[in-house]
Amino acid sequence: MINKQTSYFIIIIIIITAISCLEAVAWRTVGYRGSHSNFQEEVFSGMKVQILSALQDNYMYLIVDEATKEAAIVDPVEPDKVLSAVQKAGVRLTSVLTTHHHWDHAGGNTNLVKQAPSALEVYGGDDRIGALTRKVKHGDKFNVGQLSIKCLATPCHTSGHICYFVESPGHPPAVFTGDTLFIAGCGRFFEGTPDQMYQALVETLGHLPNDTKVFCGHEYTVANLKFAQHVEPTNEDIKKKMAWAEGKRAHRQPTVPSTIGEEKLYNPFMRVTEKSVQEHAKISDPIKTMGFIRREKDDFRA
Ligand code: GBP
Ligand code: ZN
Repeated sequence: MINKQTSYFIIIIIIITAISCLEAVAWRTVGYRGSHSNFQEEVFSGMKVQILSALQDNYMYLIVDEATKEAAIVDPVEPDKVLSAVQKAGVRLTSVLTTHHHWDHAGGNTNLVKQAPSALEVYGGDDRIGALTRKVKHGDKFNVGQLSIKCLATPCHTSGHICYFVESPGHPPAVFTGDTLFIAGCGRFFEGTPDQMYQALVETLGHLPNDTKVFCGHEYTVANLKFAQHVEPTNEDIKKKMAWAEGKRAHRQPTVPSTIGEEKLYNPFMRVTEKSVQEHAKISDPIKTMGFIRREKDDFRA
């Protein structure tokens, strides 16, 4: 007969085994402190995305194809940080994916190319990007190892802005949105119109699969959610995301990634076709609503 103590022991072992199995199938997170937030590693089985914090609130992303150990870096504004992450990960950096020409995204390209151990292909959609070797346009595709990457033109924040959609068969895709789509917000319209941002957010990014992971260019989530709450005070998804995001930021952890499906629930700029957002703007046209809420956000102080 098994005594009471032995059966408690067996139950504890079963619980520990079940938890470690669940962890194995879930995403793995490895964290250590960076400057404005923790470094983190998001692992899909074919694609690994390492989040690297930069400057005040920028993010750079090291994308690794697990099968070949080939890697790409998104917006490497701090080349030294990138090169040490590359070395530590034991990967072969071949590509730079530049979202747009602003210095806090493209400003590290030239030095990275100079310092990298082997030649780099530098992708981007704007001639103002340093060290550019492959000018891309909407729909262009290329590979990094076995990862397929599709370029999505999203002009408005800047006229040459590109988002990169990355697929690895059998796994959730990822999109690197620079300063076009932020978690719960969008970029300022420096070189474009409300119609262009509507095309970018609702038609282009909004039509990606809902499980697409969103990796954006800045950590602005809490400020964006304050504005979202002002636009839709009774939206429960905004309240939930705010509680979650404040918890993350209290520990200096990043709020990326989200998903396209989540953004459609709380991001006012992706919700300009919703009655609640249009009623806030007192406008029934989604593009005019986009223009109205962007102007309002430009001057918004929480
Ligand atoms: C905040 O801290 O929350 N509201 C921001 C303030 C992108 S960086 C900073 C800000 O305006 N950030 C820009 C933006 O689009 N924010 C969205 C928003 O406020 O809703 N940048 O560094 C900006 O693109 C830059 C660099 C701009 C070069 C122009 C040139 Br030229
Ligand atoms: Zn920018």
